[in-house]
Amino acid sequence: MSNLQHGDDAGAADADADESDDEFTFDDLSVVMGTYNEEEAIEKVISDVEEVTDGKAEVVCVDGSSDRTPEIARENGARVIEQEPQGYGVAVREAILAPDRPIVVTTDCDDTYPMEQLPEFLELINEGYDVVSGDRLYHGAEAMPDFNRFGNAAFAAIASVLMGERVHDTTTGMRAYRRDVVESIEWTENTGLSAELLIRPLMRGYDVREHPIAYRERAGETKLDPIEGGAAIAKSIVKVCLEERFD
Ligand SMILES: Nc1nc2c(ncn2[C@@H]2O[C@H](COP(=O)(O)OP(=O)(O)O)[C@@H](O)[C@H]2O)c(=O)[nH]1
Ligand SMILES: [Mg+2]
Repeated sequence: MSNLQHGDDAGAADADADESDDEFTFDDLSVVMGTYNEEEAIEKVISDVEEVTDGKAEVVCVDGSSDRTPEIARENGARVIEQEPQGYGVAVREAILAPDRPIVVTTDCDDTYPMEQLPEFLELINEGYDVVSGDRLYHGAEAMPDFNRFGNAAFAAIASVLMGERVHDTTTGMRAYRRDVVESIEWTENTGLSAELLIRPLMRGYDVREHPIAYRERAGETKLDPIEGGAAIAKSIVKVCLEERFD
């Protein structure tokens, strides 16, 4: 039986639901992101997190900007770690490993991801899932450029075949992880980090759940070249799936 659950399945019954009183709250959660010249979005993203979590979640930005993004982030209460820009995965890996809170949620700093769904992610972690992955394609992702939508559907199809397990959105930026899962896995990919962060836990038998999310139009310019980035992601998916299967 598959260890992947999707949002429209009955779901939680198969996860090792933790019935104890020590449920995680927003005090146990860090929202982390790479930020690279995201002046247009940073304030909104941080204030959404603050509003939704009542100021309880910690926000961590690993920043490589040459604009005012890091100052705005600090002014809005985020912890900022400075890093030379070296790509998405290098930033996000550092961001994920920075906090010591038990639950880490990744997002992009571009206002595309619905921070208002953070309570749902926390609830699913409390139901026993190790990884909760936002599925943008479930609702159609109309705000996504056509080329990216097609590419993301193709990546999910390739990963599903190679894993022998249906996944729907491998490159989403919004996920919640239990800290022990991220600490037990050595990540290798950069542009393909998001796919790697889904594939390795899934193929190692962790309880992974895809959860439908809304997806908004991006504020500011994308930092990822669709052709070059897309090729890197496809390569990462094949490499990581084969490594998990045969190593
Ligand atoms: N620190 C840092 N952040 C980056 C880098 N590349 C991308 N990011 C951030 O990673 C997130 C994802 O990039 P984005 O442009 O939204 O990619 P897209 O969602 O595929 O269009 C955004 O918050 C970017 O600012 C980088 O080299 N360094
Ligand atoms: Mg983005």
